[in-house]
Amino acid sequence: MFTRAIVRPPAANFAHGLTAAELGAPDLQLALRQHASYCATLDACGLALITLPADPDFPDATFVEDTAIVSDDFAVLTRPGAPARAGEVARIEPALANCFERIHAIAAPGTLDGGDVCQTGSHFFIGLSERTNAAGARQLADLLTREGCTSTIVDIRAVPGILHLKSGITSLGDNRIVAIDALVEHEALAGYEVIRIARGEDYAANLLRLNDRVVIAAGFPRLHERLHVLGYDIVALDMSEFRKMDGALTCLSLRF
Ligand code: CIR
Repeated sequence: MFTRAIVRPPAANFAHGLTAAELGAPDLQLALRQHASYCATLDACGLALITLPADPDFPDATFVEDTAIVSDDFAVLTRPGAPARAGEVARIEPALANCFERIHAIAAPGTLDGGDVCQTGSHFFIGLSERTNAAGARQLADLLTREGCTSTIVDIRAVPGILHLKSGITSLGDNRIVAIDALVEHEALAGYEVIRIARGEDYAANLLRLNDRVVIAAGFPRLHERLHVLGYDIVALDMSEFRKMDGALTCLSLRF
């Protein structure tokens, strides 16, 4: 069960963040409304929110997920692979210090973005990406072993169109993983029931299982129908303005 989440609304200069999406500039007012709906959904799923102030020093800071890995009883401060985002970690640390007794940290030369880490039970998939390097992935794997967890490193550097591992796979719980075509057959997913994302719906692979509900991005009818048939209680959220900045559902919170 998730009981808490850390969120941070976008700042006025949100449009100055990093993006390769080529979908145009985000509308700040709409992004704020979408963020408010996101927060209301987390609340409705039973998560108490810890809301940090918007941080104009870091236009990507609303994507709090990249700054830490959080689990039941420990947290790991990351070392984001994009230099422009490195300073976000110090801004999340006080909130984590209030919530976790054990806080680890990724150290140089390692880099790691939280978006590259997909947890399912006590197992973690760690993406090797443009943002997460081999040293960062290895450090996290070693930390997780010490915490009694297992992990698999998944190299996504040759997978086109995804920034992070969780742009391509996320966990539905129940031993189920959703995955884009390029990752559906990956050996790391052997032993899981893999739900294949339909052609043209890749963005929807980033979903959130929050207690007894599944939150998906609005506008992806084939995934919506598939999850409906599987019996999930689905909430669909408009993510258009975050998508313009390469962000998706998981990026906007740290859940524990
Ligand atoms: C970035 O490029 O870092 C941000 N504009 C988007 C980060 C998205 N985060 C995520 O998928 N976990």
